[in-house]
Amino acid sequence: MINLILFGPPGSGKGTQAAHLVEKFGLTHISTGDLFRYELGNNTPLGQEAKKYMDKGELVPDSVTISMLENKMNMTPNPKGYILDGFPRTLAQAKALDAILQGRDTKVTHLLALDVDDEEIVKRLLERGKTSNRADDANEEVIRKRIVEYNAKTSPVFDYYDKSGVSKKIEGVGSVEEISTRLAAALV
Ligand code: B4P
Repeated sequence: MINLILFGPPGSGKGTQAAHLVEKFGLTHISTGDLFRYELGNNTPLGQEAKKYMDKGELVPDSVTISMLENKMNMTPNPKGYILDGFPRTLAQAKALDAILQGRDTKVTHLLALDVDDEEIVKRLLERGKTSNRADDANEEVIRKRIVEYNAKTSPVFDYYDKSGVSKKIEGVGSVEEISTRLAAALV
């Protein structure tokens, strides 16, 4: 069973690549960013809470994010495996994920980290911001705040899983197809 954490800074192509991998490996894709945007779009209490953080480029609190993830996993009780895109983003989320998977007699098998430099990220996200209607892509200050949050709170998750030998860096600059081939090669 493959349980993949698709990792990397904001705008590194996690969502883009997840779509390719789902098709290739038949895994269940869970994107916490997409789940939050769905709640936001429906103006639910969870969406209103998440918006306060997302619009500023900050992470949504762990308690909110972990229970949302667990609920989503409970809706897919017997998957072939998961692609987790945008989760875990903190050490607390990583520990919670391990406990959830352990309760299902499984564990994280791969963490693949898309390696993309900051200036490429800013360029990609500003470009997406022209059409995405995403407040967090709309200005450079918020994008840079997201990168700061990633370096401070999310990047330690790579080292956490590296201890069990599952973390690997993947060059994240190149065509979408090239990167997809690199990721698939790391999964077989
Ligand atoms: P996410 O939705 O996870 O979004 P992301 O980091 O912006 O994007 P991703 O890496 O998926 O990039 P994409 O493929 O779209 O998070 C948004 C926010 O939600 C967070 O800031 C946070 O507030 C909140 N949140 C989510 N999960 C959370 C958690 N676990 N805990 C707390 N808060 C959480 O690619 C970006 C752009 O690059 C696209 O326009 C794409 O077309 C382009 N692109 C992709 N690959 C490319 C390539 N190879 N070359 C050129 N461009 C490329």
